[in-house]
Amino acid sequence: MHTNIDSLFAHLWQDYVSITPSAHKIHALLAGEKEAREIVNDHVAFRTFALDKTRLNTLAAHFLALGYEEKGDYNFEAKKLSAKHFEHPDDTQPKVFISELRVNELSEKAQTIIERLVDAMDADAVHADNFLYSGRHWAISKEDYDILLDESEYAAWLAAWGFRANHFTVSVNHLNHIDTLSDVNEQLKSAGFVLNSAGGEIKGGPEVYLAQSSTMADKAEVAFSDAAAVIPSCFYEFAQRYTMPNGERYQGFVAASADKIFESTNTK
Ligand code: OOG
Ligand code: NI
Repeated sequence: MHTNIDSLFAHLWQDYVSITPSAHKIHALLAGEKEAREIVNDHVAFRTFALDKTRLNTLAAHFLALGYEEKGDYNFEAKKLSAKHFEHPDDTQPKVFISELRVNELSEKAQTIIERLVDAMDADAVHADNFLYSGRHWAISKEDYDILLDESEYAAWLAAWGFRANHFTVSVNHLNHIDTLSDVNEQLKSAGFVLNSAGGEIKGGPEVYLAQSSTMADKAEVAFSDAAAVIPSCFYEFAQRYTMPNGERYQGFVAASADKIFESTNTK
């Protein structure tokens, strides 16, 4: 387990930008080149397989050990995903969103492939300090990747990339010279970035106290056991949170919006 939150997020960021070159450029664009202001992260997200060795709770343990607390849970029926979000008592720390694929709801064929991948993992790997940015612990063929892709974009992404931050999220509330999510989106589009338009470029809004948008994932080369291929890697998300009638800023997630954010790593 990591003993220091800042060092964990620094490692996660380093790993994330290594396969998401857009993130550096967007970071510079939104922070303002001259003053190199700090970007505040709203949250970081992780994906896993709901099998004994790799369940959501095994990833969550790394954050609980750092003082994070479980706050909300979410279900994505069609995508066969369950998720939870975690917050730290120090609210300047990023929230954490972890989802898991209910592997037992997939076809026998897909289950067999995924079980083989997870079986190849060293049982201790999930407890190691670096687990959350350790990537893939197995070999996989392009053929098996494609079989998974037919059934679940999420399964295929996770099989190819393994354990790492799936995205970082800019807190639009904390930007100094841009006030709204739609202004962020306009700046990104004029700089040539492609936004995820599933369900509209802005998911949610003031009525659910959270507005979100994201880029479509970058593409990077993966070495499969039978071939190399260029596939979607990670994306960057932008979140604007609103104040509720009780005067507090909403800190949860919105399932209907999250459902569409997952599609930022789609291949089609
Ligand atoms: C997570 C998608 C959901 C959000 O902010 O609603 C999400 C994922 O793509 O793994 O991050
Ligand atoms: Ni997110």
